[in-house]
Amino acid sequence: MGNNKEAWGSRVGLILAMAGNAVGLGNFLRFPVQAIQNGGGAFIIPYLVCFLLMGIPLLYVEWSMGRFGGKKGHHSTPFILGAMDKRKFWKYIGVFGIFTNLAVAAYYCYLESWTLSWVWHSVKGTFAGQSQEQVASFFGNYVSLETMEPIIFWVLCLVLNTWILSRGLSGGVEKVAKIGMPLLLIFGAILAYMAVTLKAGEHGAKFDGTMGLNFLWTPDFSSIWNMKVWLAAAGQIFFTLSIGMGSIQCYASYVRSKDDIALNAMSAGWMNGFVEIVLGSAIIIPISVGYLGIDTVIEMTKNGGLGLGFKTLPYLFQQWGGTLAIICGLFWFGLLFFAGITSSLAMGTPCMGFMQDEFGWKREKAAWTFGLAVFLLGLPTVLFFNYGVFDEYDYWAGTVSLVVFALFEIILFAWVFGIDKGWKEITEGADIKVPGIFKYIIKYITPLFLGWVFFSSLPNIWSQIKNEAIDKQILAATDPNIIEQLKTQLMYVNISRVGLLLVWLGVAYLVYIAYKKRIKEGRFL
Ligand code: ALA
Repeated sequence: MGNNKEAWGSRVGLILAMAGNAVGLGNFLRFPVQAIQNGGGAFIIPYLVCFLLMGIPLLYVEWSMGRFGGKKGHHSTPFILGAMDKRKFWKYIGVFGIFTNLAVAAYYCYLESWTLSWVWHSVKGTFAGQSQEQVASFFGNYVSLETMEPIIFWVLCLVLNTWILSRGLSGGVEKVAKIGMPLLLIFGAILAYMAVTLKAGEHGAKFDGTMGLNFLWTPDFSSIWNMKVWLAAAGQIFFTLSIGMGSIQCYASYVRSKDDIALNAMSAGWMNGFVEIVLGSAIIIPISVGYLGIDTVIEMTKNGGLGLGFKTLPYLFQQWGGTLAIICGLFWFGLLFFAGITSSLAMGTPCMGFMQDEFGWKREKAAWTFGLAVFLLGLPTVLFFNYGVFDEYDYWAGTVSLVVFALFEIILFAWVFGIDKGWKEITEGADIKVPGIFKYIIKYITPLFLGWVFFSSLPNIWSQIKNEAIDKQILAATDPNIIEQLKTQLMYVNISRVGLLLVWLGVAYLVYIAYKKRIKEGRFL
């Protein structure tokens, strides 16, 4: 029998928790890098189009699916999807909504633990007086596990997440969102002010902070025809809004059956948009471009955004002087921590909801089991970070899986469940008038758009499966040690892929058992 009596304490708490789910490390680390790598102003137009034609419609869809499933006592996607169409197939598609949260949490919590550690080092003054190379090598040594510190912070972060989850939605998640989100906004606003008012010549900056903003905000229409920019924009919209993950459906399943979802969905979605577009673009880009110039920053972000956030910013803050450097370090890594934890908590709830609903587990048991699962699944990303395991998880769970799941769920919602019933779900109890055009967007444009994104990504997915990028590096390398290292990387990447597949199958098996159990007990499916 289900043992799930969770509920949201207040509407403000729900909106802040849902916004916290969306606002994450993706807003502050991933977005600026995607924007820089895809031509600044050239990225913004595809990004906004993807937000309007995929992001918003999918927010409506996922919120209403969640509330619909919640009315029937389901809080995880296998049975939420199962409630919308009786074919067994959908329950197994719903596996993605548990798998993704588990696998993303596995690497995300490690990243989140760095922010805690960097808060500590910023306050302690570790980076004071260090050169850019020294700050960068601090990062290199950290992820190479030269000391036990990364493990300690990681375990601490996991225990903290698990403990908060064990306190429940209103007693844990909502409280963290109510404290974390306002602090994040205050820290972000102060840092953004410092960044955009940075003047060339002050504190050793070469250019005005506004130069970075101009790069981002001068529209460049040539990108409209560039497929790569569109795929990057679509990927960012998925990750930042947490759509195609299963966590929105889970949070929404705890909304009361007659309560609004339309305004809630928009409030959380636009709050995320604001934080990403305004704060996410106004900190890392103006500061790094102000000191290093656009070309250097483009070059530095080629291998992802973690470098800028963890290796470069702590060094640049030092240029602002002792106390200010400490405060800015505290604010920057503090805001990253709050952004991270409000998202990782959301990743815990679908797995917990599933265990509580299907196996009658108590909340505490479900939370600690989730924590243990994330520990086991995350261990390879910690131990073999330098061998690409972290990136492999991010590619399959944090990128491909989201698009695949979203594509299936929009087909289910608009075409199988039916757009008329779906529209009724979206508008029921709505505190705003949902523009009627979205009915057509959800039925035609979003599925086509998503299908296009998915099919256009297939060559990239295939190239990833064949490990083309690593193979190329092996062919180009001459140093036998580097060749050996790349071959080892290939082995770890392949093992982690198989591991992720086994996790997916393991969750599917649990869904199968839960389904059989429901039939045996004669419980509603
Ligand atoms: N939406 C979360 C983020 O942006 C996962 O980090």
